[in-house]
Amino acid sequence: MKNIYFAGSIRGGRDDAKLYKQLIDELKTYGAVLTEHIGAKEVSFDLSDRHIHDRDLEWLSSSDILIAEVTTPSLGVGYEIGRAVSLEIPVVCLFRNRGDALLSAMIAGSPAVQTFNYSDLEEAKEILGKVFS
Ligand code: 6IA
Repeated sequence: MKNIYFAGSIRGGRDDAKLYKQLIDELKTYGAVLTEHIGAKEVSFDLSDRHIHDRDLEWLSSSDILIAEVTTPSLGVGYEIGRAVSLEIPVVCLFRNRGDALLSAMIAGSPAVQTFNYSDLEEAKEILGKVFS
């Protein structure tokens, strides 16, 4: 079974938390999602930043793929993408078309990152179906 690291914004903003949960539920049909808490309704901040950083990097290192929802800009997600690229872990980014927001060129322009634009959950599910086929 594949280990999947799902990345989504936490301190960058939680507007898409519900969508993260829906994407995580879909990803669970393809493997073990190591980061289910990203879709949690309530985020608790009782772990130290160092603990979160070290634990997440350990999970990332043991992942077969990183799936990142990158519509809400997040420093943490960008960092995880960069670390995954260094570790040669395949990276797939999902960017929702909304208004005039543009994805960072450092993600959209990276040859090591596969970026897909999508407009709704159904389309994201179709993309994931192709990614894991
Ligand atoms: O800069 P951000 O906070 O938006 O970074 C989000 C990314 O960093 C996510 O993809 C996570 O993998 C990681 N991350 C940042 N904060 C946490 C965290 N905080 N727990 C786990 N991973 C984190 C504690 C809250 C948690 C219980 C929801």
